[in-house]
Amino acid sequence: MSAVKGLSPSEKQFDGSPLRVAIVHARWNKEVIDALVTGCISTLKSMGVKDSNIVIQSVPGSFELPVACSKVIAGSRVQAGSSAGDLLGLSFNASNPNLNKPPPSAGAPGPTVVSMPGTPFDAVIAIGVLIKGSTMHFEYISDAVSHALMRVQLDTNVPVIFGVLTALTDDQALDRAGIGRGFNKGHNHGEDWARAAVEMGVQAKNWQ
Ligand code: DLZ
Repeated sequence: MSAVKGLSPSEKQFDGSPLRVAIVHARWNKEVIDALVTGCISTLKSMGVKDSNIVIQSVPGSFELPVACSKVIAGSRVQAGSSAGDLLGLSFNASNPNLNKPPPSAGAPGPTVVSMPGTPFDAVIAIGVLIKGSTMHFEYISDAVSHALMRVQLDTNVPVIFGVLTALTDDQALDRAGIGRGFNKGHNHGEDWARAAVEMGVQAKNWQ
């Protein structure tokens, strides 16, 4: 039986080579996050996005994703040479160890540490993993983050890809990162988010 769910391929080919993409990821549930970020980076690169045009920023948890995405977009729009190019209070330059660093399991070679204030991002991918616990935390954070990420993309006109897994169990999260514990390892949704980012980044250039 063919699959009903999932992202169907576009009829168009999208070339990521002119694009600059930021991945902003949370660090909660790191094993799953690392797999998603790794899948996302390798698909971005397979679609032509250059290492030097992939910028990675981490934040503590998913709740921090919207403000980080907003700041990353604002920082990239600051004119080159301006001292206002700070990102989350961190200096927005190549010497900052917190910028552009792939997760340890991302494998080499990772994106290079190059940051170019003044070159706007064509798309931002927000990656988080929320796993339901015994309190209402999950519901509040999921709801707030999804609405806030939508607001960031509408306010900034930069596509923000919703890479937040809202899993009811650990196994659901592992399966959706392609590292499931069963015979079928599942599917890495980070790859889909990369495809969405390239498509939206290319399309958004034409809409401006
Ligand atoms: C507090 C919390 C909890 C309980 N669960 C998660 C989670 O499953 N995934 C995630 O990304 N973050 C979680 N957090 C942390 C919050 O997102 C946030 O970092 C803190 O509440 C601080 O604002």
